[in-house]
Amino acid sequence: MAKDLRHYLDQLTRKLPAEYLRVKREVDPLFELPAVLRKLQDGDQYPAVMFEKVKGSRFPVVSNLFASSNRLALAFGVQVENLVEGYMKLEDRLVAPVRVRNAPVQDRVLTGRRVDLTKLPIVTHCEKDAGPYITSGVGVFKDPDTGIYDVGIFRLQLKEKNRLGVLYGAYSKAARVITKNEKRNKPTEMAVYIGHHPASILSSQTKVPATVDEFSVMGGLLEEPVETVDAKTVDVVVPARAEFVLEGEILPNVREPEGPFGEYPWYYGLERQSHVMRVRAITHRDDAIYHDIFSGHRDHNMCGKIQREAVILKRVRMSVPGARAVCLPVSGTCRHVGYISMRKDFDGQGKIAAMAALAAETMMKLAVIVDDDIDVENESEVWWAVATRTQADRAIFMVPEAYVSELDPSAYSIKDRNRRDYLNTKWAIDATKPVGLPFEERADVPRDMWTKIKLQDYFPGKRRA
Ligand SMILES: Cc1cc2nc3c(=O)[nH]c(=O)nc-3n(C[C@H](O)[C@H](O)[C@H](O)COP(=O)(O)O)c2cc1C
Ligand SMILES: [Mn+2]
Repeated sequence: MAKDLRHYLDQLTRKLPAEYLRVKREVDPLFELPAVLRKLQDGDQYPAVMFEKVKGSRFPVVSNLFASSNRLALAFGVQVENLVEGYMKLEDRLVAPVRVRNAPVQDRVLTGRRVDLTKLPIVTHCEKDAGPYITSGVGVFKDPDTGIYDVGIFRLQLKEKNRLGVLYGAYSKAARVITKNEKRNKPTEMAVYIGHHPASILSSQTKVPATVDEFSVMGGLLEEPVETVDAKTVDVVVPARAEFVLEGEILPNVREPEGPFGEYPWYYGLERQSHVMRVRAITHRDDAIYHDIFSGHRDHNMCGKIQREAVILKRVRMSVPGARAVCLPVSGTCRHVGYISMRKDFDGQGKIAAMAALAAETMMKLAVIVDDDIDVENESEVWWAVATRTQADRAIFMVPEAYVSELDPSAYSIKDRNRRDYLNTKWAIDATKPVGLPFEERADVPRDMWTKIKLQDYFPGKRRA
């Protein structure tokens, strides 16, 4: 069976039933749907949720798919303990796509006056969002010179039945394609797909050079070739097993107000002048499922977590072979803060790891480097190392005026530190112990004593303690 969203939801039902809930009563996509997820978050619960009936639309909505490591591990078919290393192996394996004729996503083809985006259950998430936003739409772009495909998630604001506002970060490869076409005063024909196997959606967050076809990266992550089909009205191919495809064009040299929108740092991205997509066709499965990402919340943050951790680990290992593990915690938005553990072979090497990490992930503001006895997934351990192994004036260094992100609310301008822009001061804490000096031992119960304890022998009444 080829992999798609349904295939994944079946697996989720069988393998992680406690992480997949259903809501049968009708919910309003204006705030009520995300309010259910927000209420779950208040109880520290992050299940995927299928909303079967959504007001104003005939399509069900699945949201919060990416908000747990177990579900990401299931998406990539790896053990959760081995998530980053397992993912890295798949990412390096390119599998070329195959063209098919029969595409479920083209069960229904709506063009001309039948194009009506308001019939989709597009969710409004945060209080001050400028309107409903498609948050899981994967843009498909073709370089006009090389024909190489690029995919990326770009937020889409619903403006009219056939018109969307889209934000393309200047750094994105999609923006490069659009700019190339704009210089020739040409529109960019493209498509957006919504709903597919999570490995397909998440492949949009890999950081590979523009010379690599991203449908091949997607195939590696899916462990099978992506089935693609020619779009009906534009000159690109699209994944045949998606739930919806929006075909259209980015209008050249047109910018319109877009935003504000609740973004990954849990603050609003401000209103700005953004690109406009005119939609020529909507195609979808007969019984399509709409996929929403709960933006400005854990679901959004964790979308880019594993892919970024993989890039950092690969790059730090080039400089420090003993680099062991990386964690971009949700508390640091899965972007701004990173914990890296390493085997330290000589003094000064912790600083090298920090510099490599800060350069590998441009959005990282703070790198915390710890020894390899620390579990980077356990924030208490990381901060215990900082608390007990550092002298601040030796452990910390700072790099002012480095690129971080325009969405970071504390970012500043090169002209004026008090003005908002995209620069920030990167810093690092090297919390590794010295190698050339003696350092105290951790106080603990003898390891082979506690690891061989079976709690049932001591608490026979309790099944799991
Ligand atoms: C949920 C989600 C929403 C995103 N929204 C945007 C966006 O609106 N604009 C943007 O430039 N990047 C956005 N990103 C990040 C891009 O998808 C990511 O940087 C991607 O790798 C860019 O693709 P490209 O450089 O290959 O074109 C988003 C990521 C996620 C996970
Ligand atoms: Mn891409």
